[in-house]
Amino acid sequence: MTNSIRQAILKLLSEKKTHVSGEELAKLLNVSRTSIWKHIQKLREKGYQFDSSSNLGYRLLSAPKKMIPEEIQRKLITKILGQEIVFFAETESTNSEAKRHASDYPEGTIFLAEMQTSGRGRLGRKWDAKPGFGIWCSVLLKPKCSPTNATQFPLLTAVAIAESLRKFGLEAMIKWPNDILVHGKKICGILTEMDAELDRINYLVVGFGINVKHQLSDFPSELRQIATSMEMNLEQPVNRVDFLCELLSSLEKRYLQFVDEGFQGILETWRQYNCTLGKEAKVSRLNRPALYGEALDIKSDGSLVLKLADGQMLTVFSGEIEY
Ligand code: BT5
Repeated sequence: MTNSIRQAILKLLSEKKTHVSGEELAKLLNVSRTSIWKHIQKLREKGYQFDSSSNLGYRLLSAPKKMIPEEIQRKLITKILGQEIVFFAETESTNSEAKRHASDYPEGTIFLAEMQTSGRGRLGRKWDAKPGFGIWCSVLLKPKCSPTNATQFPLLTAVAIAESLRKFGLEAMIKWPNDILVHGKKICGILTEMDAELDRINYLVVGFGINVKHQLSDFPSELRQIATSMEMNLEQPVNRVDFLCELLSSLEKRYLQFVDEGFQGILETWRQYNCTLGKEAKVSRLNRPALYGEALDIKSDGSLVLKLADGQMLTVFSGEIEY
């Protein structure tokens, strides 16, 4: 967790862009000047550089380029998501951490890791989460809606991620049910998990893995044909903190849209960004025969409507799609 005084010092110095005296900082934050000095030392240890002079005070010169909570919160403009950040240099899986600590943290807390040793996909599949190369993150949500709405959250998240990738100049498309592709290759996967009772959601964990800095050889050989990253598709390097802040803003906006207006508008954007509808597809399902047909539409619960060769319409709730 980040220290709120340190956070406030960073926000103030970033906004003012000039020297602020220790006395003024102390007054604004209601702490002693010694306390300000100690926090500045801590921030220096984390890689922030300040110009300090006894009569002018402190000025922020530069920030570390690392994905650390202080940097995320310095740049974040959200009201709910990321107000608390639980950061791990290494952990098994951020989704597992978020589930384990769901009752200890408020809605919007993000669980973030530089490296996951057992990153998970759906149905026990593995997610490759190399240290320093991506954004491996889980968001804790506590929506006051019925568990029947839970299937809408992977779609809502996919829309938010696709639109933030687009803002960064990538032609991101959504492949049903929850992959984000760029030029046909997977750049992001989403894993949504829930704890609920019959009529209410206790919490939802929305986990996403985004490949940012990989070059092809950074992926294990079995992923090289199917995976891609942001930097493989862009001319310039991507600052992971900037992208995460953009994504959290977009996710918060879509979440609030869902709370205020419902799912319809989000579904329309999903349709706009999708690369599944209209395709002749094979849908593989767990322990059941594969289906072949045209992917016709998506319903508001996130299920896929498939038109089989004999004209029969079938609704599919989960599966893997190939075309
Ligand atoms: C997913 O599952 O795509 C969901 C992945 C969610 C990962 C995030 S990271 C933060 C949070 N904490 C976790 O433990 N998980 C979440 P699925 O649709 O089942 O796809 C899994 C498949 O994607 C694998 O079987 C591989 O084929 C492929 N894959 C694995 N790692 C990949 C990577 N880094 N990039 C692209 N494809 C990958």
